[in-house]
Amino acid sequence: MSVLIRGGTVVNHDHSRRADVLIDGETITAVAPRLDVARGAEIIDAGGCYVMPGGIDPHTHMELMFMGNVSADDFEWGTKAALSGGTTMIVDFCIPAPGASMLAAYQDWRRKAEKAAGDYGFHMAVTCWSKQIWEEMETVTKTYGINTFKHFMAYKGALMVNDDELYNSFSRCAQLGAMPLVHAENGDVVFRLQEHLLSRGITGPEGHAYSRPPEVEGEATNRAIMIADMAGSPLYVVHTSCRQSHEAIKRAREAGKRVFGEPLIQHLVLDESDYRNKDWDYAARRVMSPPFRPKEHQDSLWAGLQSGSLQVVATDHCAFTTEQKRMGAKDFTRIPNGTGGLEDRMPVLWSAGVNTGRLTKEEFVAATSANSARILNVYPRKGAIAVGCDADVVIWDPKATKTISAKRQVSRIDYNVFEGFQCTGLPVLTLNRGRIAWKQGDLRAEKGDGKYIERPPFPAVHVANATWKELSSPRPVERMEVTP
Ligand code: URQ
Ligand code: ZN
Ligand code: ZN
Repeated sequence: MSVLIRGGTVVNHDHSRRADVLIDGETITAVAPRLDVARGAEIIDAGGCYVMPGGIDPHTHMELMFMGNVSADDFEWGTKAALSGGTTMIVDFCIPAPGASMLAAYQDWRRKAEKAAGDYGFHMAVTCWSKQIWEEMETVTKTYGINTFKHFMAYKGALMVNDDELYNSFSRCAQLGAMPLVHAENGDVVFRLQEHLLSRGITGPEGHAYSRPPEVEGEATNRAIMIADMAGSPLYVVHTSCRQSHEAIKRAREAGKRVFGEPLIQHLVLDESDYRNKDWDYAARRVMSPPFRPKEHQDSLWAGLQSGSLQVVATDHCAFTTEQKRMGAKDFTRIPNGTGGLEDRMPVLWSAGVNTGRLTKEEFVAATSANSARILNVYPRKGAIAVGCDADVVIWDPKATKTISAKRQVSRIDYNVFEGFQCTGLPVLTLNRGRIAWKQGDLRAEKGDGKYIERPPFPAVHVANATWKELSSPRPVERMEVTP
């Protein structure tokens, strides 16, 4: 079936122009002014609208078992929420329990994702180090189309890995042409601060923010950057939420290191005053790691998007219901960490970024789509409006308005952290590989319509043939005689 999108302005990350877009099946076949109508083509009038690449959210957690709860949005409703907000692809984290096989975890996640209504890919988490993991990373990269490995430097006793494991895994990534990702918070210090606060009777959601100050993120980001540099691998820092972390990334990039940063839409517009709300539920609903920050940190993140030292805007969509949040009613360390944002990311970024003059519409496309596609090695199949690209298109009406409300959301949870946010500029139609998935409030995407998107490995940055033996056999640590 062919579709002709007529009369709009095509916006890519590097240029915009008045042009029609012809789609044949799943692919864009022509982009030019005044295209002829193909016989039987469905005509979509995009007059007064921008025609942009479908959004890519590089950081989500669908149906994730975490802190004793399963996040409420699964691959069906998470991707439906995404499509209603202009996002046509998500990249979720496949997280094997420490000691478990990555290959088995991958099969679990493929099974969970079969019901996706929109396209998706995976990152793989490294939650321990062993010869098995060293070997499986090659299969995951070369056979499963996953070219990114996530490392948690926090969540002590659960997902956290130490510096030795980081160095070994980063080195393996460099060898395989894969890129390491880090959740950069110093989990040891967080653990101590949690203990300290609880011992002083601070059990409420505000304790969560106090136990994770920006310094724990700045320190871990800097450490991960140095370890990646020594291992010879690039690095991607997820949910970059504060000035300290951004500045570490900026320093590294100025020194020519391949380091990327990913602020979340939540940290760009929401702040830590929410944790002091007298309504426990209101505050607990906003508990995520890293926590919302003091307002002044937002300026650093926006400056990073404007200057290019930060590249993509994600959501870390990991939505728990109020009921699930109440698990931590007596102890903030038991509040399941995570917030939602999949359907709000693009409308909120347009209103807070483009309408305020902070971002151009091309920079909006870069941050919500093109840069993720380029960094994750699926560009220009994804992330562009050009001949040969997958026909993932969002038609954006800059005049359309709405007030965000949980009552009208597609997400399955019972609240929305952007409740009451005024949006001007909204997706009016979303196509995923040529199929209309969302039109003027009407969700047409169906369970299972989504496709798994493989991401090929990068050219290995260095083929240091570090064998398992070298990367595993701990050289006896000689006790150096420290002469007093
Ligand atoms: O840390 C993450 O990215 C996951 C576990 C989601 N939760 C969160 O609070 N960010
Ligand atoms: Zn994280
Ligand atoms: Zn996450």
